[in-house]
Amino acid sequence: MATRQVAIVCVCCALIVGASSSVSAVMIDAFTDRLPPNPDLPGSGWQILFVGTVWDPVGQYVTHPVSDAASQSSLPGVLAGDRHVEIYYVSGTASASVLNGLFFNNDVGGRSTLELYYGMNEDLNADLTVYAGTQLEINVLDGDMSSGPRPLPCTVTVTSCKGTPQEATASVTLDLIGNGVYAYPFTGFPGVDFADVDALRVVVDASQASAVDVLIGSFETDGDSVPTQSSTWGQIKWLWE
Ligand SMILES: [Ca+2]
Ligand SMILES: [Ca+2]
Ligand SMILES: [Ca+2]
Repeated sequence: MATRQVAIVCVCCALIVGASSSVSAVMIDAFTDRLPPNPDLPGSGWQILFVGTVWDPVGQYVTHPVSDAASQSSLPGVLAGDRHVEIYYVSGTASASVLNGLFFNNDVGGRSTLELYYGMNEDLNADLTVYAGTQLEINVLDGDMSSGPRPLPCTVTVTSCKGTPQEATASVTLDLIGNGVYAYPFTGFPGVDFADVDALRVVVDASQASAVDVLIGSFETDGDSVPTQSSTWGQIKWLWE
């Protein structure tokens, strides 16, 4: 009897696993593709973007007083492969890196704005309604936005049908406060055709409160999430406290 109960439970588990793995999502950025080594940091080779001042072990301080950017292509974890990332100076020192998540770090006194841009050079022509998609999702794995509190405004801007009479652009802003999945329903973007999305932009605005840190695990449509990498935060946060 006990054996039969175990067997029935196992069958149920298998059915649940099978059902969930048949659902899918459009992954816009799994944040598995690292940023390139920063050309201004030849001593460390750090794969970061930064504003403010960073010590490079080759023996010099390097300052980016305005912004820092990287455009990458053919990235396997990014929709259509192209990702442009740019960080803008407000005060202090701040950086962005990608290592099993997008880590946006603002040092003590650091205020900045981070922008992600997909489809900057070539239209995405992406159908985000596949897999019955209904919303965009920003998956926040960790951060310290709740201490204060000091909500972190995160704006998603979508452009569809670019270059046609139906071209439309709309934005939605949510405040990131704690860990979790932040949903941007398609219905919140009036006029946008999610069957032909040509550009996606995400702006994380850490200009209003200093020393905000956040780790974002993925940017995707609804459906299955990528596995969370909870250990990453502990591995890299000490670098930037
Ligand atoms: Ca920090
Ligand atoms: Ca198009
Ligand atoms: Ca902090």
